[in-house]
Amino acid sequence: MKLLVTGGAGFIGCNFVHYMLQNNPSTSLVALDLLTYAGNLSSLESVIDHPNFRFVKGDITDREAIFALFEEESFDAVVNFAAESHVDRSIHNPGVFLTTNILGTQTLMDACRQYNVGRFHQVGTDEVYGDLPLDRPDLLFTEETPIHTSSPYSASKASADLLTQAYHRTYKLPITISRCSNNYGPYHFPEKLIPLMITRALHDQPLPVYGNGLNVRDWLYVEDHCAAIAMILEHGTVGEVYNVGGHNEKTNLDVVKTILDELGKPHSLIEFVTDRAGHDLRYAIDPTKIHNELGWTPKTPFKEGIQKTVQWYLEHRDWWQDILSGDYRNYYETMYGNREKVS
Ligand code: NAD
Ligand code: TDX
Repeated sequence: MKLLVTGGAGFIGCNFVHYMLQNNPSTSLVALDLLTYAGNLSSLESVIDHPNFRFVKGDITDREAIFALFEEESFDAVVNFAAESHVDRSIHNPGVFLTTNILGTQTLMDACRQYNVGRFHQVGTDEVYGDLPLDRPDLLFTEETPIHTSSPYSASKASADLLTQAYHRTYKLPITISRCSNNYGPYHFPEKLIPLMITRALHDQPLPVYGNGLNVRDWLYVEDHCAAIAMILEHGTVGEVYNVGGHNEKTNLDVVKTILDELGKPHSLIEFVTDRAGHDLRYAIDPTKIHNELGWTPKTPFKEGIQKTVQWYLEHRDWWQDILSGDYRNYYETMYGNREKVS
């Protein structure tokens, strides 16, 4: 089995690479990543010389390069993690979200059609369903919940999902889609809530909580998401959407307080700031389908997951301090600058 993992130097993509190399020794992986500000090759340092792994720097919107890679590698399946992923950035600069998230997905699917790839898996998000009210805990997102987006980011992800379903219906492309709730864990870029709060608290800096901090997210430890995608690849039904989440709803304020408590830092570091424009109130996934059909269930309770995550950031200060200083952007040169091209 040969897999293309796009966005493999990003948060979830690199965790997926590590997960697959540990748990599926017969799978070989090519990670393709443009190394935008969110891509960090040092997250793949421990596997860069693994015999079943190859890293390729490239852009999913570059049709010529993508088709050449598919010609060279004969992939059995593609898992598309590559995306612009930060809601706040999409509010300031929507254009690149549309290009990467929609046109990049199209380019990959065109290559899958051309080279008869056996599966295209689109990594989607629960944000495509919009938000739920705070006072109706009985309501959850199912796969039948209508698409109803709030931000340019979620609109671009919803567009990509719709295009993926259209390629299945029109061209019979063998696709699957997962829609996951908020992930957390190692290698999470420190612009997102949990790693931002951990790294700022460690510097005793104020922690910016949007609005009143009562917005709710449904948190899933990243390894559980990787396991779900691996299961969908192996046993999922072609053409289907699977929601992934672990019934783990928390207000942002609760998450931030938990982090401060884990680090032994005072709650007085919390600073309420202007709310995000169009801020979704609550996300909550109903994972009944993936549980009943594929037997997936999350393994990591939030308390354990957040402790592991805080510990990881304490033990990997170089990883995030290089990001804060910008040094991580030299990493490609360091790792690849003096390597010869083999083919
Ligand atoms: P991330 O921003 O950490 O990683 C994205 C990666 O894609 C980066 O390494 C970046 O360099 C790469 N990339 C961007 N543009 C590219 C391009 N044109 N060509 C090739 N590579 C490109 O994001 P993440 O949090 O790891 O999310 C991965 C996927 O999972 C995204 O599709 C996101 O929408 C989805 N998702 C994320 C979450 C979450 O909580 N983080 C939840 C559900 C779904
Ligand atoms: O500084 C902050 N203060 C704050 O209160 C930041 C960065 C965020 N927040 C709030 C906004 C959200 O309610 O915390 C919550 C989580 O914010 P993010 O980490 O930016 O995640 P979110 O907007 O929920 O989107 C994430 O989950 C779904 C990922 O970034 C997406 O890629 C994924 O699709």
